[in-house]
Amino acid sequence: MQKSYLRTVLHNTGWFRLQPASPKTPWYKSRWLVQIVAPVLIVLAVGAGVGLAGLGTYQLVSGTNLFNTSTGSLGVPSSASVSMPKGVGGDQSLNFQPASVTVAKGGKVTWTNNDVANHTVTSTTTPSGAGSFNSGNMGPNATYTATFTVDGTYKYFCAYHYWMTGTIIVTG
Ligand SMILES: [Cu+2]
Repeated sequence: MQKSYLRTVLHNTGWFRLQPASPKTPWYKSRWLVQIVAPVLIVLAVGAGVGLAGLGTYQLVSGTNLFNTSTGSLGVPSSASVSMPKGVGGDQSLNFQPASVTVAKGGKVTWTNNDVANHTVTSTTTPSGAGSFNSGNMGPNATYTATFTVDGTYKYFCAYHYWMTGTIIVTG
């Protein structure tokens, strides 16, 4: 008795009244989607394309590296940097950093002396057909760059500190 009364009240207030089923529009035909969302996405996509193309052109023209292009065909970098870290001249637990680098044939390696002591970059073994290399004395903040045109494994050390040894791998 009480239940049916409640149902009658709710029904009369419209709480339970079912709306006539509206024909369902497929999502891709929704006016909202077509008129607002799609244009916004198109504008964003075009904008991103223009933006990336612009940055690429800027990099080509100016030579500023926005996108990393210094990799060879197999993803081997054509240049690498090695540091003589601060304290390495007096601490045998330190070394060239990184102690081993890999570059593509024709690539360059640049060493920077970030220590307060003098150092050298002096080759000990080189692949056959490759010349030796030697930076000579490098004071604090000095840099030295060597180019590697023969592939293979190169070993080098610092002539002042025997524990400072490094490897350069040049891929063909
Ligand atoms: Cu040294």
